[in-house]
Amino acid sequence: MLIKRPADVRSSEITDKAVYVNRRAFIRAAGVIGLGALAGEMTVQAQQPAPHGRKLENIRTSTLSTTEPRNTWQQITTYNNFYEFGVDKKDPSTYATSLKTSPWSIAIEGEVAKPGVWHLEDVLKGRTLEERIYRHRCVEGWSMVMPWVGFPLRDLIAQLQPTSKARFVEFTSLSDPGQMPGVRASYLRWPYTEGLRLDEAMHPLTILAVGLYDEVLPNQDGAPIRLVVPWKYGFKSIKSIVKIRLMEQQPIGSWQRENPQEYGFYANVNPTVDHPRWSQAKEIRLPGFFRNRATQMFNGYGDQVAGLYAGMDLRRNF
Ligand SMILES: Nc1nc2c(c(=O)[nH]1)N[C@H]1C(S)=C(S)[C@@H](COP(=O)(O)O)O[C@H]1N2
Ligand SMILES: [Mo]
Repeated sequence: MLIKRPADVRSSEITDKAVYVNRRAFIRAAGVIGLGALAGEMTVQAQQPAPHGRKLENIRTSTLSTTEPRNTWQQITTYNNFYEFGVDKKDPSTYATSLKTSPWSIAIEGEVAKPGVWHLEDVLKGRTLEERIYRHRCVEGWSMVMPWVGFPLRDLIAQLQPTSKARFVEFTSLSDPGQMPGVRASYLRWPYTEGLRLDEAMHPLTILAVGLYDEVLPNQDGAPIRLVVPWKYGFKSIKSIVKIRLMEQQPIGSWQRENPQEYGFYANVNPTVDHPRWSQAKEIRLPGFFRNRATQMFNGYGDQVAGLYAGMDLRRNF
């Protein structure tokens, strides 16, 4: 069975489960290769990705990319959080094959001059796609380097013509129990939602991704279109978006709604603000097992984004 847990499971237990699964993987690996090999930092293999073959064309490389080694296709597509397909990191790669990504439309609502329903082809028409190699840092402590392909969210928002009242953007994921076995369980309230302040959404680093490496985004990574906000914890980067709403009031994201003590609206990567149940000072760059890498403020994007939060108390606005 896909969801092995009772329907009333708390989100805190799910995170604990993830820690437990990691520990199990650790014990398994330790048994196979011996503890000695684990002591050093495990390096990212320069191996070829194992892609599905649906290529994207005319991708421009962006100077906003990191030069750190990229994680492999294999790593990026088999270690995912996408609770609509289950809570284990491997579940999305197993079950997201049932997601139907075409045709796909996105509802545009709220404080815009041009609300309506857009077909994805029209959203993409005439747009130049860029490769953005970004660090990803999850609140649970793991990190990877992902070569996304996408375009700046601000280009789309500008087209929608926000009204003078628009201060925030809310995003909503598809929630279809027919395609997404996880939404039949109630460990989160569905649909999954997230939000950004308008200036965060308009920041040049914030992209809508439609590809990985030079291929169409794999389902488990949020096909056909997902948000990527590289200075924030992973949960902000909402997948399989079906609605974008410009708002005057601050929207509430799924994790904040579920557990506001642990997941704030801002979710900026901040090594000096601990998660209530663990330190955020260090991280595990996958593949690996130990938190042996110092987490950087704003995930290393501070030079570009710190100004967005000038004068704010980031202990309170976590
Ligand atoms: N719709 C939806 N979006 C989501 C999630 C989710 O469960 N559902 N998980 C979030 C979390 S916690 C993370 S870390 C990232 C993971 O993205 P990746 O699987 O592409 O690495 O997706 C985010 N977006
Ligand atoms: Mo995450």
